[in-house]
Amino acid sequence: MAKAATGPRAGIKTDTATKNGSGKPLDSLTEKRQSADFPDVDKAIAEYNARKDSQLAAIKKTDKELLRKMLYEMVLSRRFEEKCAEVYRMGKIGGFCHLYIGQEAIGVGAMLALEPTDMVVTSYRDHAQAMIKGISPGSVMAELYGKATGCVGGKGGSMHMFSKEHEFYGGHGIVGGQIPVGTGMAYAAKYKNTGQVALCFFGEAAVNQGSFHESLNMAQLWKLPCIYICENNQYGMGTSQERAMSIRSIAKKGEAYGMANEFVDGMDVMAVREATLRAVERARKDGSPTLLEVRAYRYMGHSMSDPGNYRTRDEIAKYQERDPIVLFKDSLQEAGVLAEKDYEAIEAEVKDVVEKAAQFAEESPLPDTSELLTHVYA
Ligand SMILES: Cc1ncc(C[n+]2csc(CCOP(=O)(O)OP(=O)(O)O)c2C)c(N)n1
Ligand SMILES: [Mg+2]
Repeated sequence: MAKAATGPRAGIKTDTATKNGSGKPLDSLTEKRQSADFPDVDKAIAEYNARKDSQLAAIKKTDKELLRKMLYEMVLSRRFEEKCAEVYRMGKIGGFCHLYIGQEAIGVGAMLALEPTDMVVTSYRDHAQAMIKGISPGSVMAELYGKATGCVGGKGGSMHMFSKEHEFYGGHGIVGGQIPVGTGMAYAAKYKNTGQVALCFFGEAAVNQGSFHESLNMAQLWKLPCIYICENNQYGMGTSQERAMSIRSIAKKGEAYGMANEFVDGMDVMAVREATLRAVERARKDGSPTLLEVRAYRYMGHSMSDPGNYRTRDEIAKYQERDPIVLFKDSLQEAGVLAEKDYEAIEAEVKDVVEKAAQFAEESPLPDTSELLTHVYA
């Protein structure tokens, strides 16, 4: 069985959590969930094994340099965010800080299926996406530190990475707020006939917002080149999806608007890439939008201040058996395109990049007081 690249974290209850944070007994739905034998994981393992041959075939027909870049970006995201957690605990980063650890295959698989001119927008869980889109690790880390050299001058912080140059339009703190923004980006691309595609990431809890439904209706009606990627990490803060959503399948919700949709294994970076390539082709051909539900699992708390009383270590460990980095590394080795020493070289390179990013952030100046009222709109 594959080993997780990151172990369970501090702050997560080690017992079987028969009580929630308030000391009250859990309701029956939560108990049902926690006594279940994680059918999702077992089903995902069976499905993954069943498509192994086609996955290896997809790997063999993909450019080797691109495969290396995909693995590099996944490892960079993981190690960069482990560093974020470390320096956050040291008090170097203030405010909210939401980590992407466990979900790397989604950002990497989807975004490396785009052209650099395509546009991306996401939620507050945005550090990895910002780097995959080309914003340097140093300027993302400096932004986290609130330093003047950060990608938005230290004024946005963790939740508001942004770069017009890299076609990365945030970093949004309002749940579901980026869905109409992404739809508008796709509208602009169509109106100006730029040939760009807009990729819009959001969590599964955002699907319960009206903005999701209004946006999908318009995008399908007006044939907008928008790819909606629901990153279903199964929790919205401390609330599991099954406690909050009447219909489990998010992909199926696309049917309500006549929109092409797919359910994708978010631990399998090649599966995410292939599904996104299909969506990109659809978008470029006639502007049709797509809804992808990509299911993964967040290993860390909702944010750095989450005590994690709503789930157990066992649950986290079970999902970590399908760690996306380990799965991809093993597949690349099985396909004969990666040697152990190649992986070690990636880890060494990433370690150096992350250390330099942290050092750059440490040594950078804070914004000047003359900047206090610039770029402030409200
Ligand atoms: C409109 C709105 N309501 C509530 C919140 C508080 N809030 C912040 S994150 C979050 C959960 C969102 O979960 P999900 O969309 O699944 O994304 P994830 O954090 O799992 O990536 C909530 C309710 C908010 N930021 N905006
Ligand atoms: Mg979620």
